[in-house]
Amino acid sequence: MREICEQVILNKSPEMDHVQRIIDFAQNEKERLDAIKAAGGGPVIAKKVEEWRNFPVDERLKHSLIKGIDKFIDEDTEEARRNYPRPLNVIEGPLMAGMSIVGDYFGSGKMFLPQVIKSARVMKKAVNYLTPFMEAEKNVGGVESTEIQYAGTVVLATVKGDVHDIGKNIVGVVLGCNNYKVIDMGVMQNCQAIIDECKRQNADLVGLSGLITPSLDEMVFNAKEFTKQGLKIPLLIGGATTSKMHTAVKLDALYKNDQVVHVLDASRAVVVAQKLLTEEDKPEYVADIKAEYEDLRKEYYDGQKDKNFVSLAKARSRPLKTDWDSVRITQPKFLGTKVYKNYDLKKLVDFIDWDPFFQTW
Ligand code: B12
Repeated sequence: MREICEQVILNKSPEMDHVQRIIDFAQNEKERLDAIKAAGGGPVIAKKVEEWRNFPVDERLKHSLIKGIDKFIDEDTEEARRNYPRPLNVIEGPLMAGMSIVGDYFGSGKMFLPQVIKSARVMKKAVNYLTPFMEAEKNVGGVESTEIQYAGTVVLATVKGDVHDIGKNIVGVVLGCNNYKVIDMGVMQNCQAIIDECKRQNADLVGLSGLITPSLDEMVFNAKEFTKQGLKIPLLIGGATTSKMHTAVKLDALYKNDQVVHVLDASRAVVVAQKLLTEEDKPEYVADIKAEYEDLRKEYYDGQKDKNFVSLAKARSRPLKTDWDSVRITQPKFLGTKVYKNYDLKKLVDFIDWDPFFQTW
């Protein structure tokens, strides 16, 4: 375990496969410990590795997604394709069910980012396998079309002033793998550019990402402008500093043309997009979100009421009182500047606090 951890930390392994190695190690170790627990601490009968290959095909697909295994994905996707009336049903059925579980695991800390990326790649492989069948389906009945039938067009952008894009990129990959046409505008996008792009692309959804605190205000500005300029599509909000509370209190009230939804992580984005773009599901889903945000707003404003504010004059009359006379402060050996010429740097090394160095590194 130590060797594998070191390879990850130092970004080094003979085959440069350390990410894969730590994921495999963690997975095997978890299975081993679970088996010991199940056996009441007694001896464990080794399970056949490929036992899951005997599951029904939908379960196999889910298993491959959750574990990030791409070895059997083409053959299993083909088997599922033959079981379902349409290739898209395979995406919307077992593949989406798998991604939904991945989202729950990620949200509850049972899966980590590299694993989610692996799952997204498996999903992409399955979708790639199905794409020619979906295209062929469109040409049936004499309806010639070279265009892919997307589940919807999504414009993604990190808001003005913010350079973080790792999360947004993952959302783009995951939505792309789920048959959405993704227009990724990149980082530091000003509001007008986003509005113009949504209109140009005739987008069905717009997603804003933000990870620094100022982005929260930028999103407020965006929501106001979207409303003012008549952008009538659902708005997804994501990124580490965003929250359900901020979305409920600051954005929901301002974005009047459609629903704004805070999305915790990438795989959840698919389910949210699907609900918002399916005519039958949307009203109930939006009503649930509205009710949830209303509760959050109430909680927030009730919390504000509980705070006992005093007047400025009263606050000024009660400043912090210090009593330095009663504190014993050690006098330094000397005051002022002391110059060390030709000082041995090796002696300094002991005094370096490496924490900030490693963080920066
Ligand atoms: C990597 C990183 C950077 C990289 C960014 C590289 C890049 N290409 O993105 C670099 C080094 C450039 C950077 C710069 C800065 N950073 Co920085 N950075 C981080 C760090 C460590 C990780 C962020 C990350 O990628 N997380 C992983 C991704 C996958 O998570 P995520 O973005 O949340 O995305 C997931 C969900 O939120 C969601 N999601 C995200 N976007 C969207 C969008 C939609 C539409 C949907 C549906 C979902 C969704 O799905 C994703 C996957 O599930 C965080 C700390 C942290 N642990 O979060 C700090 C952090 C965000 N950075 C921070 C700061 C302060 C900065 C700097 C200001 C530092 C500086 N003084 O210069 C600059 C910012 C400059 C700027 N103007 O933006 C602070 C922000 C604090 C704050 N509240 O303001 C943090 C929190 C670190 C800290 N604790 O201080 N940073």
